[in-house]
Amino acid sequence: MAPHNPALSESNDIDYDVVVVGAGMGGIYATHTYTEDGLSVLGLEGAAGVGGVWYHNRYPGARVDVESFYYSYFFDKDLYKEWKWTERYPAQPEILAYLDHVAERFHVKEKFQFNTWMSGAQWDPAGNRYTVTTDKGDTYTCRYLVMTSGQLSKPRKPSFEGLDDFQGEWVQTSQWPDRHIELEGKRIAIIGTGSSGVQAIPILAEAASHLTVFHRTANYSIPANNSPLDQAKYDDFAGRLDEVWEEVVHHPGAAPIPMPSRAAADYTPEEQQARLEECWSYGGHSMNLVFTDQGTNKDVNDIVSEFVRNKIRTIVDDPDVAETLVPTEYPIGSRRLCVVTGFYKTFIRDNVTLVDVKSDPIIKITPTGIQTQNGHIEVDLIVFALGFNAFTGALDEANITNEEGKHPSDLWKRGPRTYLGLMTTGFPNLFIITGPGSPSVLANMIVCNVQHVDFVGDIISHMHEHHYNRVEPTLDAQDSWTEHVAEVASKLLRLNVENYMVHVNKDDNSRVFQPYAGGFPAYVQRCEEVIANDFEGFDFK
Ligand code: N01
Repeated sequence: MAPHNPALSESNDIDYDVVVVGAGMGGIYATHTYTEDGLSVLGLEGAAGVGGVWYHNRYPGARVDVESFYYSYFFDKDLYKEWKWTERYPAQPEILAYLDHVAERFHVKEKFQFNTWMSGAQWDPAGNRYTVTTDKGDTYTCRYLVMTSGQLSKPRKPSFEGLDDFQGEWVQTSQWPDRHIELEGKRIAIIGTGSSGVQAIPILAEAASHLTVFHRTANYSIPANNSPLDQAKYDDFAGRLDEVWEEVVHHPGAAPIPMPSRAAADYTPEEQQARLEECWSYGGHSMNLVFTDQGTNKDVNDIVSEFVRNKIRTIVDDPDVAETLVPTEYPIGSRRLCVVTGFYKTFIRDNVTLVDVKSDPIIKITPTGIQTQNGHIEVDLIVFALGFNAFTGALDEANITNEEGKHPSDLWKRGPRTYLGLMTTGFPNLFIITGPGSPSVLANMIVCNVQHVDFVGDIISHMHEHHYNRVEPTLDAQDSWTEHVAEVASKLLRLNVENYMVHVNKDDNSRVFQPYAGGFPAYVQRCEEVIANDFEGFDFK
């Protein structure tokens, strides 16, 4: 348990330089990078293998909505060249295989303890280190605690009355078991129609004798238009990876899809329709990028929203079902777009029923099914697709305490406060990868993870160079970044819509947008300026 490189570590009274928590995309890269940097690294992972969200979200239909050309690590040219994606938007098993391959290839797995949850970490100011405990009863000390535990990894648990007495089987999309779940011929219910639910629904419908979909808020679901991978394009990318990486980091979402160049008013109505059709055909998040002003101008947003509503009306033949599925409660793009394959068509099937829980609420789960206000539905299997305690859920569960025994969330009662989404004042040497205040879920997560891990690596190198023991952001830097994050989000229509990206203070209804909405390039530029200005905003001791 001695440090891998005592010369770098300088301190012999710690077990590891770095403890990395979570073996998802961020944890794999962090473990590889910091090991390469000569640091000793211990990884802790609650699951039996690597993959993070792609380990747990193995529900039928799960697939990424970022094109595989960009949903890849770029740090190793041979890795990029050799890996063969099969689809434009790969499915969960393929992504998990990819992450497993990367972890294997770069000897990351041997650094991790699997089936091991971190149960707490306490900052020790005298030793400038964290004491990390696990559910196995082990204790480790480390200089740096790197949380790659994700922003969408702590599932919202079902809390329906009667669930304990249900005699059938129930599962969560976000914790789909690593075993065969029999779907064929079953009477299945699914509750939740966010990004996860809408992906699972078409597959469940194909297998079930009957599928009942319980939905609460209609979402905008845009066809992915998935296709086999364009191998020639991939090979071209692999041959000029540095150039492609530049394109990636200069795109607001860190995944180059065509950007709008003009406001809606710059087009005639006919040209607007042509542009809408063009984005619909491209598919996925392109529907957020039809006009430059659709995220800030409600009238323009209405044009895009109405276009999608009409598409739904043409696909779903039953007008009552169609109107239930038509999103009316919020402007398009003010919640994350759902990206789907065959979702609306599923409601043409005669083995599928839609229940709107706003007009027919779920009263309880019974031993044999679901009791709603209007009736009882007998089911064999219930699938919960209820989403996550986003941004703070995994961090809270990790039970990290500072010198005063406080958790980060104790100081974030009115919304997260961070510097660059990476660190929070009062918690020295704690790095939150893709945390609130960084682009995080608004950009391509694999790229965000890599950028953050590299930035943290730069901070650690700077510390070793100057023999510093601890770092945390100054309160001023944290306050001004938090204000900047709020300022950038202030004009967004999505700030005023109920969704997991917004923290709402119940007493005065004030709203805090959690990710940084200024775009990935602006964020990267700020990080580069911080480094160029001798790590301004960080207080080193
Ligand atoms: O979670 P969600 P998700 N009774 O929070 C409903 C990423 N992701 O797991 O909208 C009834 O979006 C809730 O209803 P409402 C992506 O970032 C990516 O689907 O709150 N219903 C909603 O319908 C995404 O944004 C990919 O009214 C209840 C659903 O549950 C994020 O993960 C794939 C309820 C939760 O939707 C989260 O997506 C999957 C209740 N008591 C996920 N409680 C891709 O890359 C909640 N709901 C494609």
